[in-house]
Amino acid sequence: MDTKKIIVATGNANKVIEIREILKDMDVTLSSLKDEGLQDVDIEENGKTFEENAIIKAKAICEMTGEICMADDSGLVVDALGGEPGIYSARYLGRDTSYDYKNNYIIKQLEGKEGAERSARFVCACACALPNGKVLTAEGVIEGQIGFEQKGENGFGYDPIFFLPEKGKTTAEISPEEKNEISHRGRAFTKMRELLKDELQG
Ligand code: ITT
Repeated sequence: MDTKKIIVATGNANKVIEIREILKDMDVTLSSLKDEGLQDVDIEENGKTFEENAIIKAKAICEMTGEICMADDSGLVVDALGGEPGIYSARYLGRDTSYDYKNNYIIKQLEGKEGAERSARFVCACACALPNGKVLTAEGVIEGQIGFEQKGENGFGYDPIFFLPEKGKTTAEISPEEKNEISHRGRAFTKMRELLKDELQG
């Protein structure tokens, strides 16, 4: 039997790297939007939740290609900022603004706050759209705090300010393998792997 193809419907190359690693044991061929020549497709993410936006992205690419498509909508939720940047994480302070600037801005907003007052989480909603119209969803969360300074070179985006108190490190200071084991994305896509296995077998 041919190995099934799944398109990972994201334009974010860092997400593709992490998702490939998380799903490496699955007997499927993962293809990115770039592999499909669809990297310039612009999908309006006008949902009100991570899950809604993940479904919008997965369905759009599934309808366009007729293939099974997985999408990730994720972001950083900072309690002291009323949940910002949340679903606007990629667009926060402007899509083209550097993460060095965005991260320093968030640190500045939390000046004077200590410990639990700095609580934050990364959330990832994963949606998988099937050509038969069915959509599977899974969510993963990792709890942490906003660090007092940027630290670490690994990962991407807000990783240098996402501090894990139990490790004494940010998610930019741990290895990619360690991040995938505990991260929002690792959790969401591991759940999705099981849902999809059941779906494809059943
Ligand atoms: P696609 O929509 O094409 O998937 P995107 O980067 O625009 O790419 P999102 O709309 O889901 O994706 O925005 C997610 C943003 O949240 C991402 O750009 C980062 O700023 C942040 N983010 C998500 N997961 C992260 C992680 O593991 N580490 C650091 N920052 C993360």
